[in-house]
Amino acid sequence: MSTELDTRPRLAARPAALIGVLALLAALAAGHLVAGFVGPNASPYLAVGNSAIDVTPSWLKDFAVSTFGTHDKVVLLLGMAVVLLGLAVLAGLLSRRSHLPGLVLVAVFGAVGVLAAYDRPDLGQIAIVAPLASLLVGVGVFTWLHRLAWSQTVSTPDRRRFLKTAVGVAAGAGVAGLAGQLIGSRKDAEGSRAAVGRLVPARPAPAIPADADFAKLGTPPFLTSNRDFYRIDTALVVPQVRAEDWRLRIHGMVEREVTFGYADIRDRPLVERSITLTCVSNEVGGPYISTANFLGVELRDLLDEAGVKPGAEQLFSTSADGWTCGTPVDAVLDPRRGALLAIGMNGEPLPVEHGFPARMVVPGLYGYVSATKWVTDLEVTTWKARRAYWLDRGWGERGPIKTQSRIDAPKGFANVPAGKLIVAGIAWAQHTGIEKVEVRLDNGPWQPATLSTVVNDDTWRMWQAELQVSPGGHQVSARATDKSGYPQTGERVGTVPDGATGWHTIRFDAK
Ligand SMILES: Nc1nc2c(c(=O)[nH]1)N[C@H]1C(S)=C(S)[C@@H](COP(=O)(O)O)O[C@H]1N2
Ligand SMILES: [Mo]
Repeated sequence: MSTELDTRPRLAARPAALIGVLALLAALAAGHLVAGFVGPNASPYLAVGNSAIDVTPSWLKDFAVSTFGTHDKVVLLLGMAVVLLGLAVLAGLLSRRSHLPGLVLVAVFGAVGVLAAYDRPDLGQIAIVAPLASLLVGVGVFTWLHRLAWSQTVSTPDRRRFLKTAVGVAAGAGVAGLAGQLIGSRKDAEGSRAAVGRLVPARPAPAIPADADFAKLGTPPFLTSNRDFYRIDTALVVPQVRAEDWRLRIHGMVEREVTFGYADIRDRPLVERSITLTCVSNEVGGPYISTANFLGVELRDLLDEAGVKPGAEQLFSTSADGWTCGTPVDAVLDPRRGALLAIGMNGEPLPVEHGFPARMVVPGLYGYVSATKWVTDLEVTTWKARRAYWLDRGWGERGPIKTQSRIDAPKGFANVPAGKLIVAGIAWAQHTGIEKVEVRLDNGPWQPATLSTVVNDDTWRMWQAELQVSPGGHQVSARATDKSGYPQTGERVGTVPDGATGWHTIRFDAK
């Protein structure tokens, strides 16, 4: 390093770091503002987050889901904020003599944002103007504040003027960011959903009998409210698709390509079915299972109108945000399975986070191979020709739901009175049906549980059993047998590649 450089005055550390942070805030806010016009996911912060989700190795994703559950995305966004702030401080500190090192870092940030937005399958070409705005504003603000701070270091030190400017930049960033948020949500799907009005089933689902659940004993209610329904997807910002803009295109190995709009679907006679959805990432005893009355049209009818050609194997579906899914064509065309293109859920239009305007629901298959939300494209094809999102990330091609059961009461490690104890839970083997459930206390004999009234074979079934427990520590396990005669295996396997198995076992203390 030359001596000339070394003798140049340096900025104090604190204003130098502040410059980095302010340039970051201004850049992100500018990007967010522009994204308000070209699509919320173009906001560089979100674009980078979404890309991070797509490139995250499966083991890390599985770890995130099992550690943070459905908060995994909040953790990701917070983690990114910490890393970005750290890098911004670093950019500032590296630039105490010359603004060049920091400028290079700022430019690299910007480039990453541009690449991330460019890479998003759900964003048009125009979307990169959002990270480009970030890049320009980041570079501009960094240079400008640096010059200001530096001129004051060499001439009359005027900390107040610098601080005033700093506050001004921060406030401007806040306003721009907020404006972006408001403008972006103006084009929201929520308004469009509210305008849909009441969807009336031509064939309503049979009423759920009162004794279809044992909620009083601790099982979930038979139907899960839309609010409580589990949610799993790769979207950081829920795709905003308005019913009036939505199209579903069916193409590929078909006699004729067809496209449907929202009115084309809602004006058909709608059928309502009670169906239990399950995620392949559900651990033994896990929460990713819920039941709803889904309302829609037979997916089979839509495919018949297109005319599926012989040799077709896979229905390859794509969502508005570019997520893809492969479903066996056989399953979708099987009239007894009753796969739906659903537009309603529990008497309302589909909630935005559950796929508004339309999603697929195929009883008996895990969500990752069957339940595409915000679905816009159906390509009839072969397994070889197309590979869906999760296939390249270690998950199996086919995902039939495995026969399983879960204990809901008592909770693990609960303290219960000795004597009579009611154990209750759920069991599921969608599209096969539950035949019986048994419970076992402390490796004793399996004892039959009482099942709730059956609703249909595509839903979960609740069970309860009465045990006598002596004072002390105990454990209880449950196992289900489905209507094919298959008893749930006790062999413990993890969720990857095609669903966890093993008996749910909990420990508790009796006093
Ligand atoms: N567009 C889209 N659809 C998707 C997913 C996704 O990531 N993106 N995840 C699937 C998975 S893994 C599951 S388990 C179900 C969950 O549906 P829910 O969020 O309505 O419960 O949606 C499926 N459909
Ligand atoms: Mo899933």
